[in-house]
Amino acid sequence: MFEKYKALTEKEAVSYAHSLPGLFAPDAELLNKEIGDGNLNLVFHIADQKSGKSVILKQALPYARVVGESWPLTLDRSRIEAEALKQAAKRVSSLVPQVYFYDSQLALTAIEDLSDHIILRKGLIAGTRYPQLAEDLSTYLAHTLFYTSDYYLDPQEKKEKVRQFINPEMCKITEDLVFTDPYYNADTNSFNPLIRESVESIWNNNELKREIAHLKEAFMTRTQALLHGDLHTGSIMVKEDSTKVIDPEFAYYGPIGFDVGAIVANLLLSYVSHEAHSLEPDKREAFQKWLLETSEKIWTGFETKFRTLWEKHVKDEIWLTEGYVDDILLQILRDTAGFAGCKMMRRVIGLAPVADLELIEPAEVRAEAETNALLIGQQLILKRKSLHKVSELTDIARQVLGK
Ligand code: SR1
Ligand code: MG
Repeated sequence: MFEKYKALTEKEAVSYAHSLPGLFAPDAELLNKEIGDGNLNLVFHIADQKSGKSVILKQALPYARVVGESWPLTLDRSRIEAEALKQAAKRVSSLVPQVYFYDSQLALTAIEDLSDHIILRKGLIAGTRYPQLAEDLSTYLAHTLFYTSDYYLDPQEKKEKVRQFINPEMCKITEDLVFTDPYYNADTNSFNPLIRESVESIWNNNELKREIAHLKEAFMTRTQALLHGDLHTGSIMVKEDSTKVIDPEFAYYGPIGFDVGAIVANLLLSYVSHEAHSLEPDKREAFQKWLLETSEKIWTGFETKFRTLWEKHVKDEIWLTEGYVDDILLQILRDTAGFAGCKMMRRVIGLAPVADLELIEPAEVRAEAETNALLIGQQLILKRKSLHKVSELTDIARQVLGK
């Protein structure tokens, strides 16, 4: 339909959807809305008014939408995303949207419409609990990560996959925005002026920055498993009885704790933000308790399921040495804490803040929540090497809020 890449208009997206084989009838009455509110892409929601059938067309722009054309960005992220979704569907098909079609020319993917779900971050801001969340996310993590690692794959096949998911430009965004820029006076930073003192104390903390340097190196060099790469609560869609992980355009081979840590960080950001959100005090306490319990259950569920997969599949003699899987899981727990710490601080100091905190008014109250997020983030990093169980990780959050 198009000979070379072009960003589609709403009208062109409708014609495109109409032309997709087997999706809409020739007399379909298609209505289109561009609904992208993320940092990077165009997202068209196209629905047939007659049959009720619908589809999402997600198209990568050749630049970062949040900044504009001055920040060019690879279109290859669209391939990475389509392939990562297909890879995840092999193991946890009910936990990811179905990919109907991928168009490399237009950097566009046609995917299942999840309009009956909402973005988890929005649900958490409203104080909604999702009873299925910990079970689903721990399954997602254990299965997607174990089955793409050396613990399961043949070494040649694993290295082929590393090659398939080389994603340097998207990784560079993370290297800068999560592991470097927030910790010095970088141009990309943007933070509440009321927390300048806390931010400057981070910029001046050599011990902390030294640990962050180690975490950055692990992110850049440890090809442990195929990660989602950006698993915050805006990349998860939910309804009462269903969880779907979306948007793996940052997928690459990296350390397992980076994905687990992303979820934990975002639950903890929700935890600090609810000191300020408008829930009644007893509901607030109960919701915050649920957030920490959910973080713990995600970890324990992940650990149990990962061990089960290990016992079933690991055949390598040396890896079966007693205690080795315990060492792996302990390292993942400590990495989870460290990466969660970086991910909390980047959302307070750096580019791309989160609505959980941004929506808090007035700025003085927001500053309190942001300072708490920075304190938890720092302690997660500095104390991670002495952690042995997940309750010690969540205790750091409880103590900062005096609970
Ligand atoms: C320029 S992209 C900013 C952020 O949005 C994405 O969701 C990633 O978290 C990235 O760091
Ligand atoms: Mg995203």
